[in-house]
This record gives sequence, C-alpha cells and structure tokens, in this order.
Amino acid sequence: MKFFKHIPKVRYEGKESDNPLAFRFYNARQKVGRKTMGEHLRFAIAYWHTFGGTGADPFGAPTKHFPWLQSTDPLTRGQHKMDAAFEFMEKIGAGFYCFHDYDLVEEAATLKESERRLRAMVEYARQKQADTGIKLLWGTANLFSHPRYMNGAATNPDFQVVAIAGAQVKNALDATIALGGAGYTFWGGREGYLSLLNTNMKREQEHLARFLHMARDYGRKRGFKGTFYIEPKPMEPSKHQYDFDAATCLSFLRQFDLLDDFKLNIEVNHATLAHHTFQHELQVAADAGVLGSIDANRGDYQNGWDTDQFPNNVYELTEAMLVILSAGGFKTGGINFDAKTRRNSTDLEDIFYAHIGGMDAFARALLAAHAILESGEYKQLLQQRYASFNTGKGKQFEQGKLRLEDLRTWALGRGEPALASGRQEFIENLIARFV
Ligand code: XLS
Ligand code: NI
Ligand code: NI
Repeated sequence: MKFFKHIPKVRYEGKESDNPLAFRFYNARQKVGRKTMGEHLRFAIAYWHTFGGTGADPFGAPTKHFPWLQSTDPLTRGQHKMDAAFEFMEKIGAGFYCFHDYDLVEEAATLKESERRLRAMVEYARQKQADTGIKLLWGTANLFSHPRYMNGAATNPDFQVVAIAGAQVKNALDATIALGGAGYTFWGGREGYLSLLNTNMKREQEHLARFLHMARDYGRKRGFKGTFYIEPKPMEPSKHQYDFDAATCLSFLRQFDLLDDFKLNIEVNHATLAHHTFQHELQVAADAGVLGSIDANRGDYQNGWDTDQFPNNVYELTEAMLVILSAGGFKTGGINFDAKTRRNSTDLEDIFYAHIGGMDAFARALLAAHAILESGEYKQLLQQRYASFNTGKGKQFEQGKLRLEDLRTWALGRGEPALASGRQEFIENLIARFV
C-alpha cells in the first residue's frame, strides 16, 4: 500500500529554495572531505516514533490517526506500517532504519505467537530492503512497555521475567542478523530502580552483566559481526537507571569485561537529562574509543524530561560534529532520529518537515565542522594551550619520568606563572564564523 502519494520525493534544491519539501543543505552525494554527506551522516529513521508514535500522553488520547495503523489484523497492520516506513524512507532519502521487535508487529498473547508474527515481518522486511537498498542500522528489543517489566527486565528480581526478556533479545537478535543489521542496541529503560529500599543494586547489576554476556555470546555464535551498543540515560522511566551516562556505562563495561564488543549510542536528550551537554557525552565516549552511534533529538530548555524534539540548533550540532569528525566519524553507527513530531503536529507532511529540518541541520553542522577542522586554526589553538607539555619538564611529566618532589624542585626556581587566557569567547566566535 502507498500512503504518501501526494508527497513528492524530497530533493536537494540548495540554500535559496523556498520549497518546504526540499533540502536546502543536505545533498547526499556532495563530497565533504573524503566522504559524501550521505556516507558521513548515515541517517536512520526510528520506527517507533515516526510510524508508531500516535501522540498519546499521560494526559490525553492519540491525536494521530495514521492510515497504516487502521487494520484490525495485527500482521496486516504490521505490513501496512512497513509499507509506509519504506515509502517514507525512500522519499526522504534515508539509508537506514532502527526498530524494536514489537515496533514491527504487535506482541501477541503468547511468546510462540509473537515469534511467528516476528518471523513473518522479518521476511517482509527482507524483501523491502532488497527492493529499496535501505539497511538496518540497529535492532533492539522493547523490554520496558509490557507490564511484566515494571520492575525491570534483565534486572528484574523475578527470574521468570528475566527469562522472557532473554527470549525477546534472542528473537530480536535473530531478526537483526537476518536483516544484516549493523548494530544491536540495549537501552535499559527500566533497568534501574524506583526505591533502594526494595532493591539489591549489586545483584541487579551483576544480572545485567550476565545477561549482556549471554546476548553477546549468542550473537557472535550466530555470526553477528556488528556492534553492540548501550544507550545511556539517567532516568525516565526509572527514578535511577543503571546506564546513567557515558562514564557510568564505561565503568560498567570495564568492570564486567564487555569493552571488546560494546560501544555507546549517545542520545542528545539523555545527555541533557544527565546534566551534561551532548558534546560532553560524545567526548567521553570518543576518548575511550567507544563512540558508536547517536540518537539525534533535542530536549526543551525549560522542561526536565525527554521531549525528543527534532534537532535544529546548528551551533550546538557543529560542536557535536567537531567531536564526531575528530574521532574519525561513524563506522557501523549513524544518526538515528529518535525524535517525534509534537502531539499537535497531525498532518502526514509534518513527519517530512521534521526530518528535513533535522537532516538539513546536521548537513550544515557537518559542513561547518569540516571547514573548522580544515582551516586548522581551531586545532592549533587547542594544541597551543597544552604546549608546555610538549618539551622539557612538561614532556617528562607526561612520560612518567618525574616524581612529586621533582615538581617541587622545578617549581621553586620558577615563581608564579603568567595567567594564560582560556580565550573561550574568541574560540566561540571562531566557530560562529563557520556556522
Ligand atoms: C528512550 C530511548 C529509546 C531507545 C531505544 O528514551 O531513547 O527510544 O533509543 O529503545
Ligand atoms: Ni530517548
Ligand atoms: Ni534513543
């Protein structure tokens, strides 16, 4: 079935275009350095928001009556939804998508029947991918919506729940492998706690690690060569989630010996929920060699929660792209729009406007960050700031050749250092020149 007949394929028309259904900056084939924009950005569409997010919230009913969700038969509904998804992705020119198991098709009353439905949908998806060339960026399992997960999935105090979660991950991994997915994500929505009074945190975290080891072993045994990702988030829906932020995840992966297989999927709005900037989270991941993929969206400066709005701040995205490019760009990862149109954005066109805006914003940020790095001035400023460690005693310090008493001896003969400006505003203006 076709759902967007009235909407033409979205094309690059350049900066001067006033066509709201055209790109003004994103030109997939345009070279930026050694790669094309398409290769740099690897845009993916999030199945759950874009094709399943009907606008229901704790205060009100769905506002979006998507034509692909109208059939009363779950499998037919899944197929219509997938028709809409691939039609949309072709029209917007996104090369990838991401899904949870039960985004593809509604969970059934029994595990057996759910598995049957999933297998049918995977076959359907395989055909769609072959027809369009669109690929799976990552798959995941929804281990947070069903009531059984109210006390967690892998960290649930009831082993029976842990086992069902394991079955779901096995099936989602099978689906990801069958569809040639480049990655598999774990977002621990309810892997955390509401109250410490009823929680054995140490035991729960050990269970989570055990669970991830089992998933890793199963995936590798079945020939999965892609990247496993953990997606940090500090809270919501749990009061405290175990994957709080990038640094917490890193410590967990190190403690439980998972660093060879796992990288991080950093989401903008999760970073800000943790009182970090997105750039900070990217840098923490990049410095540890685990910057894998990103979930693109933005929060609201006044609200505390995960509003998942589409990105539109080119200055901030430029700072983010500086980190991503400096770290060598995406390998298996990409930019997944884990973002939703507002509840009152009820036209089908709104989905297009949202993604066009997000893709154009990233294209501008890519161009700006690339130009900043090419010009060399910024990199030079950053290097100069640490120049005292390049020679002499500073170098010996970095090489581990000095003892604490050597610092004193050297300092004694030196007096007070001259104050060196951090030149923050100067650098901000430098970045602004390119944005
Ligand atoms: C929710 C998360 C979720 C993950 C996938 O806040 O961002 O959408 O990306 O489970
Ligand atoms: Ni999120
Ligand atoms: Ni996400």
